Amino acid sequence: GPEVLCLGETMSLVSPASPVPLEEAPVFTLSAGGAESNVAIHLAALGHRVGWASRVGDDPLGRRIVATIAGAGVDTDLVEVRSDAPTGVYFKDPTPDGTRVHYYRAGSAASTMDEDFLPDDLLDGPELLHISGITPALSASCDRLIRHLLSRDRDVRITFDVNYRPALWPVEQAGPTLRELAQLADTVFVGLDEATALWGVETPEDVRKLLNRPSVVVVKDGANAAYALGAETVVVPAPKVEVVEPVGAGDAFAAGFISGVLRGADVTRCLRLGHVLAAHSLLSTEDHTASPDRADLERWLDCDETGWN
Ligand code: KDG
Repeated sequence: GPEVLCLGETMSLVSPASPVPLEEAPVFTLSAGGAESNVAIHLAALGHRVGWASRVGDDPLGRRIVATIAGAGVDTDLVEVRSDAPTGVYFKDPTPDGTRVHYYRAGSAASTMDEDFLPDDLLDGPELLHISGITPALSASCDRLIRHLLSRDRDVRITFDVNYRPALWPVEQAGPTLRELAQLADTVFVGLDEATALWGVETPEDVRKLLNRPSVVVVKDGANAAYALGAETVVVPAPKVEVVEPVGAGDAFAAGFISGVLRGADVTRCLRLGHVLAAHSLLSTEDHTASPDRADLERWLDCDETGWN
């Protein structure tokens, strides 16, 4: 079986072929977009045995998503094809003020997942389970699923990416819910701007005070640095890159960090791996196609932090 399992919704992603607003773009590409499956695809590219668990509709878009993700080397045995609900869709809108997303996902097949979605023995097979704060926003049953995963007695280590999506729920609801869920995870990923929006905190140390239970809280301060706050605090500055498109960079970061954890790397190297994967993703308009090859990885990882800027 897989060493990592990533669980969450993946939608069909329609994006303008060139960065032109949705209202005017003449040509589009259709791909698969989902935070947790993006992480899975990166992990597969890095040589890990990884599975993705979710539900898709029994429709061409659902079959296309499963084929795409399986084609990237991810195990899709735990994906259920459902005839009672459709596959979700979302659009990327590259506006002059940044990329917006438009969701068509209410009532999707993935939103029907509930606490019985996967039996406990399947959940404890892998070493690590990766989930995110998108799932509890999808439906009441998805919220129960995430609570079940995080609160049961378990052997598996859980990484939780806060992934606050303002289009899915109001901050009054997301703030307390995401804090409560993050507190139950072993490793948490959160952007500093995201933490400010959700909880009004301004520094990585203040995030750690709010999330004091996980063994590690990884706070990403955008183009500046990433912090791993555990028994001690480790900071690694971010490499400078020309950002083409930011969507998917957080998933890439999580995958790099998780890859380091699975290989037993120290925290500094885990953060560097996160930065390298995120930097590659920032250079691409695809959510997940830009995994660096091994030579790139080695080149980036071998320079010392001052050499990154
Ligand atoms: O992290 C990128 C995701 O935002 C994107 O792939 C879509 O999963 C998605 C979501 O719910 O926003």
